[in-house]
Amino acid sequence: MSGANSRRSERRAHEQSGRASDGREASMTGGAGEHQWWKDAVVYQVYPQSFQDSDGDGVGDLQGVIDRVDYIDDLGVDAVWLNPVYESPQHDNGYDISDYRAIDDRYGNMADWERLRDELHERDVRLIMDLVVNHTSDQHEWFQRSRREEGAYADYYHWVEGSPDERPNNWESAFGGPAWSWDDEREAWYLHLFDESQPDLNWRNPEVRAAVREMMQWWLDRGIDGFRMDVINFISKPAGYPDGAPELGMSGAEHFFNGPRVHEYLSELCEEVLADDEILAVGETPGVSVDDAKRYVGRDGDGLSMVFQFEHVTFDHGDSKWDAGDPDLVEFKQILAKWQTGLADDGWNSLYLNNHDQPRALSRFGNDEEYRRKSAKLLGTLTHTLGGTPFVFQGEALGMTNAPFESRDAIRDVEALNYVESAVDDPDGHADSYADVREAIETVSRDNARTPMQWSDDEHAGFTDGEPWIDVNPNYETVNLERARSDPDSVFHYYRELIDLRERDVLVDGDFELLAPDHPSLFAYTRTLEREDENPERALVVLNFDDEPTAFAVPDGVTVDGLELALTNDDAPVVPGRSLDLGPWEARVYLTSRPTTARTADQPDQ
Ligand code: TEU
Repeated sequence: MSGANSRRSERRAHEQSGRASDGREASMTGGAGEHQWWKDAVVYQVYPQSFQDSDGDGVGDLQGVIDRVDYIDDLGVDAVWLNPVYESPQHDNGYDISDYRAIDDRYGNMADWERLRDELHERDVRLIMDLVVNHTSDQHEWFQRSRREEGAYADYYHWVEGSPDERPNNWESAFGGPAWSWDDEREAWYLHLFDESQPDLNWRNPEVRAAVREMMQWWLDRGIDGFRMDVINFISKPAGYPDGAPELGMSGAEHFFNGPRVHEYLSELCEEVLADDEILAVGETPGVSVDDAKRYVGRDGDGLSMVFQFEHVTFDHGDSKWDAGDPDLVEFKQILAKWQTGLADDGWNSLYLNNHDQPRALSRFGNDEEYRRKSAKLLGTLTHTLGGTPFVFQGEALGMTNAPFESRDAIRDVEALNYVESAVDDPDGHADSYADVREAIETVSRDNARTPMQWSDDEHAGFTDGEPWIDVNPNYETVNLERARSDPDSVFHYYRELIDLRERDVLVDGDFELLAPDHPSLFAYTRTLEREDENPERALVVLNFDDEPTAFAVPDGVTVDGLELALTNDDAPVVPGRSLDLGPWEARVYLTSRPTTARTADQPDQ
């Protein structure tokens, strides 16, 4: 058994005996102020379309995930978040659901899904499903019946009557263009904050809310462990659909980001279906501030476990995501520090740099060429040593990078396709040809995250025997799991150690303090956990975000006595001095020695 697996089993055994291993009350018993399982968990995100194909059609599937469950287990993670696998016409890779209670053919069937659930549960890995209830597909039965104005369904979506020449307001879709489309059948406008094939559900209608709750309960009854809730802060729209202020980016956002009744809808949902502390409920909430987040999270808020905030991944965007700048480290630190301290007593952070909507963090914040492995490890060190729950996206633990999209034909994502069309084909667009927008696509497009997992240096990186639905990143010959496994210095082995490190309570619960906030290339901080009758447990983390070596003078108020090196991606001294000389992209984690009450981990077996 690997060290990581034993960490998981040990914690589970303690939970089952009613106490967490460090003496905190475990979540099985319910009640306020307790330590829920997801607080010291690491979640792994599987984007099934690009994970592993088992039947040669070029598209990943559930059997493929099952075939790779041992890899996920081996990393030592505690839960899997599975991107949408429900029946869908796939205009937005499954975020356009036509049947919430069926598995899309491309992924397999319900029996495959049940086998995946069981395979994960047998390994003590929990399963989190994606919940997309701001909108459905226009092929969903609800929308079909709504456009025919059949009884109660008539009011399931946002319909506005009027002239086909005049849109109800100036709101824009997140994917570009207006947020309203005219439906010839009903002869009315319907709202879609995303693609026109993704009509927004009308949450003002209590029947819609009841139908959503019923569907969620249906999945919970099938033994899932939680939901990742897609754009859940968009669900409330103001009556009368007032115009948005045009200068605010996505027009209308001020009306439907955290809309007027969102807390009423969400607290109702949490009370009715998500009250059990064992259920992980992560809200995806673009545009939220720390104060907004507090209103969504915990018992004093609506009841979500945590939210995905976006500030630290959008702060360098200009007028749109397509003119992203060079992220400035000082600003990045400020934002993360604000979230760390802002939710310290009231709420809980999610920790992520990658997901299926973001370009690869390694290409954006690291150096994906000369220091690919070192900077991948450094970024992983950041997300695993801050306070909150780390989320690891597929490929991140291999050091996968952004990919070349040499021609327009290589693009798959609806958002990127719309952007190229509006920039190149539209006479008012700013580009003459694809060459003018290629850099933007290769820097920020969501397709960068969606290239197939790189398992080996076999054809198509071992992802499929057929033609992959999106090109494999050409660097698969050097960046792949097979190679990483046999290399003790790989990103993969480092991630296993990082995930193992989360057993240390100071990394889960310790107070955060940012050091040297204005330093342009160092990200340094301490974590401190006071313990009754014992010395505090402490951590010092120092990360050099630079190609050049950098010296760090540990500030006077920080004591280095008692700290020992727990993990590094270089050859750091075991005991820190007051001045630390860091090499390019060097990451160090120093910890006080383990207190006697803490869990003990088995030694890793490799
Ligand atoms: O994303 C919501 C969202 O607003 C962004 O992440 C969006 O994809 C990004 O800003 C575009 O640049 C969620 C899902 O994660 C995404 O994959 C879906 O496309 C979207 O909702 C619609 O369901």
